[in-house]
Parts: sequence; C-alpha cells; structure tokens
Amino acid sequence: MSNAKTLSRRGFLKTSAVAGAAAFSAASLAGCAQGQSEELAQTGDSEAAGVEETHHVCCQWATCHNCLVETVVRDGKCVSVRTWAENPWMERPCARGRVWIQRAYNDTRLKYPMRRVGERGSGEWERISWDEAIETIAAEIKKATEAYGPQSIIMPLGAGGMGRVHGTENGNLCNRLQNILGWTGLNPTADDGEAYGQQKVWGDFLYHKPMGMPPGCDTNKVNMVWGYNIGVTMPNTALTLLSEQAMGTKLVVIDPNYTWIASRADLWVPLRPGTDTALMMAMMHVIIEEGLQDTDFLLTQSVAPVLIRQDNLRYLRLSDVTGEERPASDDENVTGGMWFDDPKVMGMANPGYLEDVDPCLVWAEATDEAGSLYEVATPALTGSFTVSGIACRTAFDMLAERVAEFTPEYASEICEVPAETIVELAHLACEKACTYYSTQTGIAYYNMDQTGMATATLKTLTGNVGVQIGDDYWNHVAEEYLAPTGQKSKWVPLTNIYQIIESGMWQGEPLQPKVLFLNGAGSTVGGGADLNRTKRDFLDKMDFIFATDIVMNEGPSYADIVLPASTALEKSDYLPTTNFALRYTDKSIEPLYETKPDGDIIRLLAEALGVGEYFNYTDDEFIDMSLNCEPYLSEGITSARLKSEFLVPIMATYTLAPEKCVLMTKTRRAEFYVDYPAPRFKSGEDYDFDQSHLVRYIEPKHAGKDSPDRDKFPFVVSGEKLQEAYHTQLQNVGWMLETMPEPIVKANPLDMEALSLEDGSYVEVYNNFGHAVAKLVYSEGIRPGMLSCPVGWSSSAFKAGNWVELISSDYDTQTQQVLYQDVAAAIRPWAE
Ligand SMILES: Nc1nc2c(c(=O)[nH]1)N[C@H]1C(S)=C(S)[C@@H](COP(=O)(O)OP(=O)(O)OC[C@H]3O[C@@H](n4cnc5c(=O)[nH]c(N)nc54)[C@H](O)[C@@H]3O)O[C@H]1N2
Ligand SMILES: Nc1nc2c(c(=O)[nH]1)N[C@H]1C(S)=C(S)[C@@H](COP(=O)(O)OP(=O)(O)OC[C@H]3O[C@@H](n4cnc5c(=O)[nH]c(N)nc54)[C@H](O)[C@@H]3O)O[C@H]1N2
Ligand code: SF4
Ligand SMILES: [Mo]
Repeated sequence: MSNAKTLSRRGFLKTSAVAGAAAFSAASLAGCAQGQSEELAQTGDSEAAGVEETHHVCCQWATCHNCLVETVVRDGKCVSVRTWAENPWMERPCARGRVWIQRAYNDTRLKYPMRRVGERGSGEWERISWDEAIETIAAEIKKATEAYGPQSIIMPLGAGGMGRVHGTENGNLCNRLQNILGWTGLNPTADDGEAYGQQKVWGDFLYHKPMGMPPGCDTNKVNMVWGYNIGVTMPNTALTLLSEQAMGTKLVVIDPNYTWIASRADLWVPLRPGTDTALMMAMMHVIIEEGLQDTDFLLTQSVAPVLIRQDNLRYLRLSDVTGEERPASDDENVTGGMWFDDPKVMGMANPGYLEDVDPCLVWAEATDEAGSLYEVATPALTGSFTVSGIACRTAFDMLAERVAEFTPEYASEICEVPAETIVELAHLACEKACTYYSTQTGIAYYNMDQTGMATATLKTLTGNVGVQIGDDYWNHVAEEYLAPTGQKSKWVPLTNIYQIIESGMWQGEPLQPKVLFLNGAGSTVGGGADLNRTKRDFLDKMDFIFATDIVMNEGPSYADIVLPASTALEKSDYLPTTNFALRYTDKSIEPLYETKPDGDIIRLLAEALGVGEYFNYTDDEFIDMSLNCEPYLSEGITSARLKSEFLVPIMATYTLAPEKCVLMTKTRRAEFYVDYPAPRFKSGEDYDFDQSHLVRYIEPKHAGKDSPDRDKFPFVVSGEKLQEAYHTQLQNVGWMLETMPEPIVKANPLDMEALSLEDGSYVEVYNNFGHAVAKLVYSEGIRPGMLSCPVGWSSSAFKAGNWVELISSDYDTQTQQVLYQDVAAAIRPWAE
C-alpha cells in the first residue's frame, strides 16, 4: 500500500500494510529542518552594520538529542539561530531547536518576580522586588521546616533546563540545595515504565542497557520501531534510520497509527493499542516452536539453563542442596527506587557478589547431575529434573510454557494483527542484527513494564544484545558537588502524592508536604494526569507554592510567588546529555528584563536560608567540582576543555570491550526469568509475586477490552507528543503557533462520519475524570477506534477543559508510571 488515502478500516483492523515512502501527513520537522526552518530562524536586519559574534547553544530539552546550534549576536541582540556548521556530529536541529530567539524575546516572558493577589489560579498578580520575593519564600520555607521538618518542602524534577549548574533536571545546583537542606524530591516517573521493565532483565536502569549490535555483527538487517513517533520525537535518529534503510536495512514500525516513520517503513504493523506485550509473546512462541532461538547466547549469557524450583518458583541454589543457610542477601532491594538513588546506577553495585558464594544451579548433561551455573560446560537448556528431592525445570522451559498459549492465532485475536504477520515479525526478530527502538511513552498503559520486559526477553531469546553499554551521564556527577554535607534527600514518586498527603507518611516515615517548589517543572500540573484531582487534592492542600519559570505556564499560574528565569540564550552551562557526550552552551546575550539564570536564583535562596557558604563558587568552579569523578577524570574533561570543544564525546562508552560488558544483574546474565520480582517502590500495593517472574500479558486498565466503562467510552485516547511543542513548552512561540495554532483532536473520518461530527468542528472529548474541547481534524492515519490528542497545551488554550483532565491518577503499580495512553473517552459535538 503506497498511499494512506486508500487506508480502509480493514487496513487497520486486520491487515498490516507495507507502507511506501509517500507520506500523507504534514512534513515532519525533521524533514524540513534544513530548509524551511533555516529560513525561519533568520530574523533581524541582516544588512545592519554592527559588532557580530557567534555562540554555541545547546537545545536543552530532556530526552532528545540536545543538538548544539549556533547563535548570531549583533550589537548584543541575538538575530539568528542556525546549524553549527562544524558540529562534529553533524546534528540537524529541528524547528524546536531554532525558536530560542522567539522564546527569549517574547512578550509572554516572566519579566520580574510576582506575587499572587487574587485567588490561586485567578491570574491576578503584582510585581515585587527580588529581595521581597526571596524573603517571603525563605520565611515560608522556614515556617514549614520548623513545623513539619525539611522534608515537607517538595520539589518536582522538571525539564525546564538540563544544565549541570543552572538546570532544573537532576544533578544541578537546585539538587545541591535540596540535599543540603533535606527537601523531598518528587519524580514525575514520566517515561520510566518501559525502561524499568527492561531493567528487570538487564539489572540496571534506563540508559545503562546493552545497545548496538551483538559481537560479530557489522550490519543492521532490521530496525524495529515500537510505538515510537520518532520522526517527531527524535528527528535525528529518525534520519539515521532512513539512511540505514537506504543501505538495505529493513525498517519495521509497530504502531496503531500511521505515523511519519510508519509512512516510510518497509513493514508497518498497526495493532490494537496496549497489546504490544501479547504480540511479542506470540513472536517468542514462534521462535521457540521453530527452534530459532540463539541457543549459544541463551546458555552462555542468560539464565535460560538455570533450574527453577517448582515449589517456590525461585532459582535453585547451592544452599538449597547443601541445606546450609543462604548468605544474607539484598533480594528485596534489587529493583530499586529512583534511578538516581539506585546504587547500581551510581556505580556502587557489585553484580554477582552472592553468586560467588551461593551460585544458582543448572543441569550438567555430560554428568547427569546439578552443578554451578558458572562451572558446568554443557548445561541443559530444557528439561525437568529433581535435585535433592526438589522438582525443577529450566528457566527456558518456564518461558516456553508462559508463551505456549500465545499462538499467532490466539495473539491475533488480542492484537488484531494477522497471524502471518506475527510469524513474519518473529522471523525478522531473529535476523542478526535486529535493533529495537522502543518508545518511552507511547506504550504507557497499565502493562507497560511488561512491554519493556517483553522487549528485553525477545532480545535475549534471539541473542540480539549489543556490545555497547549505553550510559546516562546525568548520573555521573561528583558527590562533593551534589551532596557536600553527605546528606541525600529522599525522592518519592509523584503518582503517590495523594496517598502521601492523606496519610502524612511515606514508606513508614512521616512526610507531610506543605511547600511546593515548581522548579521549571510542567509535568506536575499542566503536563501530568487528572488535572482536576491535581488541583483539588494536591495544589489546594499546599500551604505555599512558588515557581521558577520563563513563562506563566499552567503550574506557575497556581503559585503564590513566581520567579522569572533566564532562557538558554542567557546563561552558560554544560549539559550531561543522554547522548554519551557532554555539551557546553555559552551565553549569547545578557539576561533580559529582571530574569536570572536558575543557579543564581538558587544562590539567592541558599543565602536567605543560611547555607550561602556552600554556594560561594563561580560557575566554572562548580563545573570543575561536578566533573571531579569518573569517567571525566580519566578522560581529562574540565571546564576549560568544554569551553574550547563544546561537544566532548565520552570515549568510555565507545571503547568498551565486549568482555567488559557485564550486565548488572545478580547472575551477570540476562535474567528474563527474575528470581525475586519486586515492585519498584514498596508503597503498599498488591503485587503478584508468583506471576511476575516472567513476562505476562495484562489488558490495559481503562483502554482494555474488558474495562467496565468501555461501552460508555468507546475510544482509546492516545496523548502523543506534539510536533510543535516540547511538553508544556513553546505554546507562546509564534512560529510554532503558525503550524499548530490551537489544540486539535485527530480521528479517523470513518468513525467521525458515523457520529456526524464534521471535520474542523469543535468537539468535546470526555470521560469520568474530565473533558476537553478542541478542533476535530479528520485524519486517515488514525486507527479507527482511537482519538489522537497531542498533549502539551495549557488549559487556557482550550475552549474548555484540557487533555490532561482525561488521564486517570492510576498508575502501573510495578513501575509507578502514569498511564498517559491508557485512556478511554467518548466524543460529541460542542455547542458553546
Ligand atoms: N499528559 C501527559 N503528561 C506528560 C507526558 C505525556 O505524554 N502526557 N509526558 C511526560 C514526559 S515523557 C516527560 S519527560 C515530562 C516532562 O515534563 P517536565 O520535565 O515537567 O517538562 P515541561 O512540561 O516542559 O516543563 C518545563 C517547565 O520549565 C519551564 N522552563 C523552560 N526553560 C526554563 C528555564 O531555563 N528555567 C526554568 N526555571 N524553567 C524553564 C517551561 O516553561 C515549563 O513550564 O512530562 C510528562 N508528562
Ligand atoms: N516534539 C516533541 N518531541 C519530544 C518530546 C516532546 O514533548 N515533543 N518529548 C521528549 C520526551 S521527554 C520523550 S519521553 C519522548 C517520547 O517519545 P515517544 O515515545 O515517541 O512519544 P509519544 O508521542 O508519547 O509516542 C506516541 C506513539 O506511540 C503510539 N502508540 C500509542 N499507543 C500505542 C500502543 O499501544 N502500541 C504501540 N506500539 N504504539 C502506540 C502513538 O501512535 C504514537 O506514534 O519524546 C521526546 N521528544
Ligand atoms: S528538539 Fe531535538 S532534534 Fe530538535 S533541535 Fe532540539 S535536540 Fe535537536
Ligand atoms: Mo520524557
């Protein structure tokens, strides 16, 4: 099928289309990056004479490429943002990276500190001085600290800025202050679910997972993109995928909707939303039934041969046989909390330490007896064995049994993907190499951790496990910088805020949140879930709310005091990005109006709170302090080097020898069968221990077939990221508003015609939690039965409500992630 216009209901429901290169949708930002945006980014009078200089600015969004762009400054005014021609990685910034001028010189900027004069959220403010603002905030913080302890000050993690000094993400000056004073961190757990599921198998969190191609492979035969709207959300990676495709790599996209990348795929597999795990389990079924698994990898690099006790479903260990007591273990803590207080991520783990004294056992085929996983040369991959009276089966057999039911025909009923396509996908997954590009939020349904676990299990089964270990340099920061007094704050998941406020406790200790510091964090309010409940049961319960931001976003609009922060153009910093490099961004212009870079705001707060002595350092001194740890020391990375090279790759990532690629699990192997499954946080939820050793399929909670209200709310609402926005940002930027002036809901014309809803009319989307009114846009690329509602808009942009009202405050109890996609709703005409 080469033209989406011919897509039929049948095309979505039972056929997977082979998509041609003709895209029906608007050209993606990636596609137009070089041409249109380049032109767009030119402003000002190019003829004007004056002093001209150039600077490097790093696009500061989290979880994108952090492209380094070049700014042109003439007579102190930034006049252009353009591609940095000498960028060693040839990064192609998209339009979102080129709008910094319009962000900085924008009438809607917060220009000076302001105090609320009307009701919270009424929009009535008065201008105050910095001195008064800081004094008031410090007094409120002191009051709450005295009455309820320092942990009552809560500060969400927010992607307002990624800089190590002036950022609002993890690992910067605000965290230094937070740790010194003992404030509680609030983690939006925004995109952790899938990664957490993978962590169960690899033993480590997020980006520290095996990547790239397995040893011995030098070509990618297949790239599989799972529900990743990558043309919009990671445009440079999307372009790389197209380059690889041009050189012969098959591009496979699994997504219910016909996205930009799907339109370019060799095989597009539309599935029923929320059923990816069932699809992958059926692929595993085919692989095992046809004997296509990578037996060598399974036996040498995974727990496949490990004997599983049938009485308690745990690994059989030497101590089970000898009757000796098992050495003290940290079993219960293996899954671990927030990524930044996870000892494994912080490099303190000692994988395999228990195995040395109490190894798990396998069946030695040569001698017909049980032996240590680490000593037996030819362990059995399959079979049932009785060892010292304990009945056991291999982990591989347990997996085979788990997926036995998932025949292609059975899964076809669940996923609405033809059985033959499932077989084809299974075969493609066995190619060497097949690389997976997994979405972060596209599969945010109740079962999302299982989808992550399924991906990692599939990779293990096919031996498609890369030799590089990716890393996330957010987490590599010197302790003396982050926690100079040795004290480290607690982090709690935002999903549990209601439970915490109601009970005044978290994990058995008192915690009464009273002061909320919205530090460049949009996902706490405007980009979160169940907005009505957020206001009622969270914001209204706070004694005091203060915010730093560059505009009056949804969250700051409920604050008592707002402080104006400077934009990326107005400050120097370095960014520890997710891209295996450090990037320096140097100040293009002086802070506009009365704004201040975030780190300077933190310095003022610290002074007022009596801990100013920890902040008497220059930015460069702080940068060098933060770099005083590995791997930066070995690689000689200092502030001086960052300032001269701008983009400094971290070689440790690239030079990792295969033999050093140790997985961080207890067995140092891929643990697709988990010995001691545990929820990410112990927050009192039910947890099915016995069922959680292996991947399993669970229907989505609200969007699932059997959800109680599905007859009332027949549509699944996909809250994809908006091409023209970065989360809750850029709504005030003219160039963005030109292509996306207001919130829209995209729906399949077949569905809408059946409901007599006209293209371009205003419609109300609603469910039990709330509603939103937006313009209907017919789109044949949207799967029938789905509504696509790109998120990121403040409530003020809607005629009524907000998409965020529709999302429940439920969460995946294994990962504590918000169910952004697990939403069902109905749609009807809107009459004002
Ligand atoms: N409903 C729904 N919610 C979601 C998602 C979803 O798909 N659907 N996605 C989730 C995901 S994956 C993520 S990562 C999170 C991201 O959520 P956040 O990390 O909270 O990011 P933003 O919403 O962009 O909020 C950043 C705020 O910082 C402000 N800001 C910008 N620059 C600066 C600066 O230099 N200094 C200061 N102080 N402030 C600044 C912006 O104006 C904005 O208000 O959102 C999550 N929320
Ligand atoms: N423009 C822009 N880019 C961004 C961001 C942004 O806010 N704006 N945010 C950045 C951040 S922090 C993150 S975490 C990433 C997130 O990047 P993505 O994971 O790409 O984000 P989403 O837009 O949530 O992905 C939605 C995709 O999942 C598909 N989908 C929905 N349900 C299912 C399903 O059940 N199965 C499958 N297979 N697919 C499904 C949707 O059709 C859509 O194509 O984007 C990053 N890039
Ligand atoms: S949004 Fe992503 S691709 Fe676009 S300029 Fe920024 S970092 Fe680069
Ligand atoms: Mo994210």
